[in-house]
Amino acid sequence: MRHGRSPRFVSRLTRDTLALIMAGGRGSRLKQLTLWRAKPSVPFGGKFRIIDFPLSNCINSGIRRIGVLTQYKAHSLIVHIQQGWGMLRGEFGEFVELLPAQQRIETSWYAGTADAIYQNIDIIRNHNPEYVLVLAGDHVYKMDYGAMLAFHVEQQADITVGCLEVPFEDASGFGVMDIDETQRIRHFLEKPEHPPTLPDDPGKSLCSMGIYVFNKDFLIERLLEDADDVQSSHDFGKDVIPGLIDNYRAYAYSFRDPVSGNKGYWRDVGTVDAFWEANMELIGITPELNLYDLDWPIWTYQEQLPPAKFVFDEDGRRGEAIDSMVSGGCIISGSTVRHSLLFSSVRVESYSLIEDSLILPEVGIGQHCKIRHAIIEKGCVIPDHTQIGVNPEEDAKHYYITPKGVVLVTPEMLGQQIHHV
Ligand code: ADQ
Ligand code: ADP
Repeated sequence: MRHGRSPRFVSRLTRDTLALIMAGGRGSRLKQLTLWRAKPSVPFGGKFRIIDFPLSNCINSGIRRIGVLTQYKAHSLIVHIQQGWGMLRGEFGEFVELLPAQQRIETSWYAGTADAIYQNIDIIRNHNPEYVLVLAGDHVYKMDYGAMLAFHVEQQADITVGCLEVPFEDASGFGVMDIDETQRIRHFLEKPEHPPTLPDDPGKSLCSMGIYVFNKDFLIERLLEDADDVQSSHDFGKDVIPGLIDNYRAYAYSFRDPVSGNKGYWRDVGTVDAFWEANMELIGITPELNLYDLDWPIWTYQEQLPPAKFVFDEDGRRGEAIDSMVSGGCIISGSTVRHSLLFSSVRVESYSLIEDSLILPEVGIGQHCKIRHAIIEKGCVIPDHTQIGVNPEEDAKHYYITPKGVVLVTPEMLGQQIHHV
């Protein structure tokens, strides 16, 4: 703790903060995984959904006034939040509030991200926080927002942008910054073709995580200004942030792991390949994202499920999972699961083999199936003798195949209607 901070410095800041999580984006590069749900609602890590990460970061940071802005295909996200995030105590002024695009101000859906916040300006005014933390609901990471708020206040900033170092080759997908020695932002370029690099490392650029701390009054002024600007697409990264750098105090805050203080884990599981890789990483012995860390737990909706079970089938064949993660409610009978992640309530019948795959919740896999290098979407019923990831030409006729060769299978591709939420 720095000299001069009062003992309750950070907890006062987090208590005076309203977090608004933007969870309306489609995430179209996730292909059929976001056909029926918004990207923040995509299942991750066996029993979580992506939005559980920013929500857990808020709770663990002591920020307990949270709004979730929804738009695209919000149904499963809404159900998840209603079921799983009711643990906050209204009588202590804590809440997770759903803020669907509801044409409160304009007779349109949310345009850009700044418009999504602008359309809830009266809700910000009513809650009257000192600070507004604008978050994306799309990323998997652990972060102590309290440390970012403390930095913001100590720099006497108007706005602070959360940032991370990204390899130069990938930086043009981000907002890229150039900062001075005090971490004040000198330039901010949204998705530049030729991103500037770090002064001491030409291989890396300093990129925006798409998360911002604003002083509340400053945010409201900028949103009103942006709403009047007919040229604006009403997006934070494209319009609002680049437009305020010259005249206001904008700072960059480099995020760290909240427990170790080292360089933190952050993934944008934006493509099907990135989704497969980030989930598969978790199976390793010491993955960078530690889900077992009780110092920074990831909260979620806990379904009441029995433990996973591995049983012999009628022919005496052993059901086993090796080098894998298997969630609650799964039954593996007389078959082998290798280097795979099974989400909740997956059933695998006899004589089947699953390798290098992600099996999302409530999937049934029949007998004599072979599934390799695949993602099986929630609710699929895989008939007996199905082969996936074995013959690329056959797969290409029925399924989506990623640039890196992961086979994505959904109920629609199998000609099945799903009946669950
Ligand atoms: P993008 O990756 O383009 O850039 P964007 O599509 O603006 O991100 O989405 C940001 C967040 O807002 C996501 O969580 C998304 O789900 C949500 N969202 C998008 N449109 C929404 C809407 N209309 N209503 C509600 N929520 C919505 C941004 C920044 C970059 C930064 C990257 C980091 O503009 O500067 O580098 O995020 O990923
Ligand atoms: P999640 O697993 O994120 O809950 P689901 O795939 O179960 O997502 O479905 C998300 C929403 O889309 C639910 O309301 C579900 O009923 C609906 N849905 C999914 N597939 C179909 C379909 N083929 N036709 C109509 N609605 C669907």
